[in-house]
Amino acid sequence: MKFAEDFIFGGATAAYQCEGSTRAYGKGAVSWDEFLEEKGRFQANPASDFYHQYPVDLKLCKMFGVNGIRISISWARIFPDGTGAINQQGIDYYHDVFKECRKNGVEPFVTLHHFDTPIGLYKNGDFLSNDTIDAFVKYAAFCFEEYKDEVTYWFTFNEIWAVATNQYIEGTFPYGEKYNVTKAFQAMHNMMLAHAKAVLVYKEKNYEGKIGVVQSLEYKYPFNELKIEDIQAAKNEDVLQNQFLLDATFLGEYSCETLEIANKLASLQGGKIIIRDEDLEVMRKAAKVNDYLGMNYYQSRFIQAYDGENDIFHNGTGEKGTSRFRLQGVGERMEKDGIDRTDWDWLIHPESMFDMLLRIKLQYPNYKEIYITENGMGYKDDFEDGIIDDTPRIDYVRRHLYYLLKAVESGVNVKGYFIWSLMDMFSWTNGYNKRYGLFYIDYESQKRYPKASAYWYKRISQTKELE
Ligand code: BGP
Repeated sequence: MKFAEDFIFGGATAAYQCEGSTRAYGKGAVSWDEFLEEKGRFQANPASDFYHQYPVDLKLCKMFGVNGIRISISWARIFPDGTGAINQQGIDYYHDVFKECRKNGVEPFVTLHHFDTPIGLYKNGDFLSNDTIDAFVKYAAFCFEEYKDEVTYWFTFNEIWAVATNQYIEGTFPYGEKYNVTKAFQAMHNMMLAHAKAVLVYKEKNYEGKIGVVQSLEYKYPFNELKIEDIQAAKNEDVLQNQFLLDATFLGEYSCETLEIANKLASLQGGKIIIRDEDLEVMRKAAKVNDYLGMNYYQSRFIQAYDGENDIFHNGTGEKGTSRFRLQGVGERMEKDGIDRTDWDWLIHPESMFDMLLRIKLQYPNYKEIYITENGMGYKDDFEDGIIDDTPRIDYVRRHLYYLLKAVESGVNVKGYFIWSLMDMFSWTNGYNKRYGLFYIDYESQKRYPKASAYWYKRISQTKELE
């Protein structure tokens, strides 16, 4: 099994997590600034200082066979208030970054929204408000035109599910609200509408590049596959995280099964999801012209039925075994014998990535192309005199790439893989002890050090063969 010659061996980043300079060079405030300040655990400055260090990072890409980079544009650098006046310094900055990408032979894959809504729009309801949808489409249109000569590959949003669940169910993203399944569904629908509108703008202007959306998917298995209640619980979670968004992406509407389960879950709390016919009209058109799916894939879940009190605890410290996720009427996430976990309790289950890829091919045969836009392992790397031996990360990535190749062999059109992350950076709910990078960052000096995984990744990228 070999990778295709044009396969992208990428590295992923996100503006807020790596740039630093969060309130400098004309950038407006975003939802996270105040939220992190109030929590007082950690903040995103200087993070990996990508704002200044990008020439170093792109040179490392070139040296280590990384031929694609996921970058997100910070909306508030372009429109400090989310809409209205522009910030020329921010606009020029991304021109410079994209030029540097070209100089190093690294293809930029650019996301417009990676969790960082400008604060004014956030305070006005974020994507639960139509104003944010309109402002997003204007911002997207501006970027398409501004960067049309430099960017070929666009993504509208990163991980619509993560935004919705962390804002409204798990409470780990701003606003920090918990257990509100209805708001989560509504935010997902509204973001998919914003995505669809942006896709149509892009296509109407006949730009030469491609556009899609990044979804975070997790295969949901019943904990006991012989128990009808567990099968139903797994289906609930699947609709909540996967099927609602996959339907919206590829069908531009929701199947009867999806709607039935989504409405049932919302009604448990007396809520109602509002989906207007005119939304679906736009979404159906966009689904037809959507060029690819970005799939972020880290883990699977084993779900059992649960009717007790809501009880979610996020392990944001790396203290293994402390996570809990029990959502009344939806399900409870279980550990599974024989499946190892990271220190943050993420199940290491690479064959489930194969199952998800195959499922997309079968359930949504119009999907066109898939990029694995994120996959990687959070790990407490040891730094010993410049040597970083991250064998468990190599093992994690190797096993996922193996199942990726198997999926390709089974006819799934996977065009590339982006390791999360290119270099170590800020982690939204975990801070800095959860490292993912191919390159270790000493946050004091901002020096970069290639980990063992970087040398390994380079060999795979050069030989196109999995060792
Ligand atoms: C994804 C996000 C990334 C990144 C990654 C790892 O959900 O798109 O931005 O953070 O997960 O997650 P974490 O940092 O929580 O471990």
